[in-house]
Amino acid sequence: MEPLSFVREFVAPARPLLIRNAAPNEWQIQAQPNQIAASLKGAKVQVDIAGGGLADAVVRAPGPEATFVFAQPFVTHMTFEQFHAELNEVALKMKQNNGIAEDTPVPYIQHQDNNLQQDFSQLLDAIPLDGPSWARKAFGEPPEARNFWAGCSASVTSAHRDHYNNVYAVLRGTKTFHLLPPTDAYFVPRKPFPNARWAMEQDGTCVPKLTNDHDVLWIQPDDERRAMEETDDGDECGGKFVTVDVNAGDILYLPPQWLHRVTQRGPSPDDDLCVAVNWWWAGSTTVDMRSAVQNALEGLREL
Ligand SMILES: O=C(O)CCC(=O)C(=O)O
Repeated sequence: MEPLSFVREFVAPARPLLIRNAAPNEWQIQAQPNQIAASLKGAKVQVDIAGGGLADAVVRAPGPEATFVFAQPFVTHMTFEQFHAELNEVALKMKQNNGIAEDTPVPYIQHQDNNLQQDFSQLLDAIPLDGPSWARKAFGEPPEARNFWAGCSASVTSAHRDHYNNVYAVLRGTKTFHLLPPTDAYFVPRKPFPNARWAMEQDGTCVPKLTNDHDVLWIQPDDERRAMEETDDGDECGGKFVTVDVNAGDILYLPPQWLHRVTQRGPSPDDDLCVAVNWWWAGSTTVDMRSAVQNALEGLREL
């Protein structure tokens, strides 16, 4: 990819781009579980645990009122080998039962706090710290965060949007991105939900427990589901997600403010580990009409 064309054709008009087979083989080799474990030499890494694989998602809290809450993951630390063994157990349950119960703890390495550099720096001999050279040149500065992701098909990232330019490389398995442009975001409005965090119970299950933090604006599962439906039956929700499979070796560029919901799977049903890395460059901080119009559209929806 030529940096100037990338800026002109995709970054400036905020248009997503999928580049097939753009991640070099050595990145993919480094992302194989035995290779990751050998590089880390038993070091512990941060793992997020969420009931039913729903981290940072709106879920129903148990109890008579069954209210919806925004549940953040339970955070723990373990070696990559332990993580992989737990993930394999979940994947097996998922396969046997054709799904996963909402109180089953599902591990996902997804802590987007620059964890590629912090917990996985040993992988950086093969994977470049600051992303593909065309992206680095196009944005003209180092990325704000570099993230490492490892999970299985039980984990789903619920629909949300970020203010980052996202360059996302899948290195093992497949990620399915459901995308909606910022111009359609007002069809799936955000509403405030009480903040909660998944907690481990003594019987090994996982439940969301309310925190004292302020409410979180997030998309309601029903609205997300409607936006996933394939045909527009003329109901109120007009915006429909476009679906893109990003396979091992592919790189997706996702502009700021595009809504995305993400599912994943490993290379085969018996080998369900999906691995990816991404780099985030902050979007424009200047006051621009695009965000003003988007805020106005969302505001109109509330009237
Ligand atoms: O890979 C995922 O599960 C989510 C990725 C994502 O939401 C992001 O990169 O902003």
